Amino acid sequence: MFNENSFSLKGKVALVTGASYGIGFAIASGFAKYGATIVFNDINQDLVDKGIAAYKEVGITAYGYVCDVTDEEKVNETVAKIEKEVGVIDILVNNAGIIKRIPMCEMSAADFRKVIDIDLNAPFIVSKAVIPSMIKKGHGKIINICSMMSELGRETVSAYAAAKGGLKMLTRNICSEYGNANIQCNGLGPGYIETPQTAPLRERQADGSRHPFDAFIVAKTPAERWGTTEDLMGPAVFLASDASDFVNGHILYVDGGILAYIGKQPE
Ligand code: NAP
Ligand code: GCO
Repeated sequence: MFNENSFSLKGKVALVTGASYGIGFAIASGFAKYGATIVFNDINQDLVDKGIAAYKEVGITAYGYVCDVTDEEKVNETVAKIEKEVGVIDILVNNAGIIKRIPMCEMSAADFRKVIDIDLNAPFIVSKAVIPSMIKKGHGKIINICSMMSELGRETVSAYAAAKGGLKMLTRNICSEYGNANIQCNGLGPGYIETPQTAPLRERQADGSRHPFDAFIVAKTPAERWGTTEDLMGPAVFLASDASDFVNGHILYVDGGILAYIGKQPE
């Protein structure tokens, strides 16, 4: 029954992968505001420690674990440890991701595989690790962090687009396979967001002018601005909450309207 608690995450354990900073950190912080217990991982202890300190700075006592999301054995071990030390994972956000911006014909197969491994294989591995306990518990929420590149291509991001396109379909498949266990699996598709990952696309030029890509994205966005990680918090809370129990297999784009807009005519 829809009520004032439908957006509450009280009593829920949320695992957000790669969430020492950036989008994952913001999504986890939004979950905490709605009562969730925050668990995150990163690839080394230094980053985990920095993440714990950063959460503490905003009043969140987060549980941090060192885990490379591409390492299936380590992921299974870590999920078991979390279930023992914190509790069964009610909400999983597959956020950890990398990008390599290299023209396809100059990209090595090893580089292509690395992006696919982290951005697509890892969400499979981590989802597979948490689903059994979600089934036992009778509910679960999986949110895959997709991208504009789940729908569009652009030069130099072939591996990333392939991964994020695949992640859109993995989202729909988890929905199809586990919807009857009351597990909702949706995608959150950020537009262009100001984080370390996109910093190279926003760097000021030597003459102090804006990076051409920066101006390009602003012209392609009806909101005429880059997104911030805060813009993602509300949509993520919605997808993690009971309020979205009948939303499944959906990719919720939070892009300021980029996907709906042909782009501003150059002056
Ligand atoms: P980011 O600032 O680069 O953060 C990515 C996080 O993932 C970092 O904490 C990183 O840790 C972690 N990570 C990378 N590989 C990992 C691994 N193997 N195991 C565990 N953690 C790992 O990126 P972001 O901009 O916040 O993006 C987060 C997610 O949103 C990514 O999936 C990205 O593709 C997606 N996204 C971003 C945008 C955007 O405009 N920024 C838009 C759409 C989608 P390290 O610091 O150790 O690398
Ligand atoms: C790029 C950007 C994008 C964003 C994001 C857009 O090089 O085009 O990094 O890929 O990260 O995925 O939604």
